[in-house]
Amino acid sequence: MPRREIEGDWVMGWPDRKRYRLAPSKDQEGRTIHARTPFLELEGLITPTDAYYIVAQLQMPEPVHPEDYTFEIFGEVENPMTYTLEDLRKLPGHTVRAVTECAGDDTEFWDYLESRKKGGNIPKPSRQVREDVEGVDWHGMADNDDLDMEELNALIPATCIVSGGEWTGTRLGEVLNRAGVKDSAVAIRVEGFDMGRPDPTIQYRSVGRTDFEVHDPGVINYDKGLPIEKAMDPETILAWAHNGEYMTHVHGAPVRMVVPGWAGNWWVKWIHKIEVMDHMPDCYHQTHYFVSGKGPDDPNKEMMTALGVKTVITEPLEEESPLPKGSYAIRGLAWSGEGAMVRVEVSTDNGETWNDAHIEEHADRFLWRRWSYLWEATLGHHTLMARGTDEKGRKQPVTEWNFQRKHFDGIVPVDIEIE
Ligand SMILES: Nc1nc2c(c(=O)[nH]1)N[C@H]1C(S)=C(S)[C@@H](COP(=O)(O)O)O[C@H]1N2
Ligand SMILES: [Mo]
Repeated sequence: MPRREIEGDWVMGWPDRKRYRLAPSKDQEGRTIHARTPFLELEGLITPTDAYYIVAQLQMPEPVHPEDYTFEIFGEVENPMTYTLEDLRKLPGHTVRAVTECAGDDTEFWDYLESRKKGGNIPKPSRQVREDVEGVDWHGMADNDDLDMEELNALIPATCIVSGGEWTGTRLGEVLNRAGVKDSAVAIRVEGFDMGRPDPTIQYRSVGRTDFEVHDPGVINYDKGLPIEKAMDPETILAWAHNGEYMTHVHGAPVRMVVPGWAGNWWVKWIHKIEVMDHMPDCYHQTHYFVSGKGPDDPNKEMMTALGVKTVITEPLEEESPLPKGSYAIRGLAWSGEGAMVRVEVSTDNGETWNDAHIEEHADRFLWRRWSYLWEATLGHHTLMARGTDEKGRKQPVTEWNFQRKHFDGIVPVDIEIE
């Protein structure tokens, strides 16, 4: 297995280089505005900040100096307030370690699994670094200025849009309590200071067809209407630090929301308004995008919230097959949108029989867990699988197929030949 971190000067020399970004794309001024996580090349639980994935739905805003920064909290509260970053930092702190996963992570795996079931031939999306696609520096130093996100998406699968991080801030509930939330509160509308017009082609691409009308909201600020119960959850925070340092601009500085368990799109970055409301607001990225349903015309579309239950096999990979006879650690990561992963089972015979894997225990319920299973591999073809169960008893997969193909958490087989 190619292990750049071991072969490169991070381990073998003086670690003064800048880390590579995976599939970076840049704005016209050459600044990185999107990137993925080199998922297969990392060890441990925390994704280093410069390997953390980056997504912006609208225009990436200009940075705001922490000293000039304020946000307001108003609406269904007794005391509307304006906070500076310093005001916020005076409140009791709270740190959470949690997985951030984009709702669209692994979206092509929906089609791959469906096709495989029917004996079709859609190729398996690969999480491996690719150097064979011309013009795409899938693992480059952010130097492919000529490609925008759309072109990148057409060339490489939508995978590796997931990271694990440590976020430091204060509880959102603390800020809400200080404002005196009224009983009428149902949701909080959290608005970022980034603006833009959502690109309708993104909708068409995630649905996979163009024969329907998409809602065009025009130019909007990014916003989400978080239900009050989740806003008051002690693990939901307003964060200003990430992985032990002040948060970087691309991740939402000066202050972003961290909503452990819920898909990345709830983690509103660059917060400038928190409006407490007595009804659910009609936010584009909540009622039109990131919704469940069988099709764009389904009358029962609902906002998507918690991630499902997911395991990913990181070793071995199809790309390494065939392998010599011997013993191998089948290993990977597992996470859930509703708390800790308590069980991972592995099958080496296409799901006929299952064995418990070892799970690395730790205290952070919303952070992924590493797991492994020692496999004595015999000659022949083997189909490996892993499936997880979380502390709520939810068994993978829990997310139903939806027309936007979001929140993929299916069981993905790995075909290995032993010779
Ligand atoms: N203000 C704002 N917040 C946002 C977004 C955005 O476009 N604007 N994108 C969301 C989406 S879709 C994801 S997946 C996460 C990505 O967070 P990250 O870039 O820090 O990894 O931020 C979310 N928060
Ligand atoms: Mo996302």
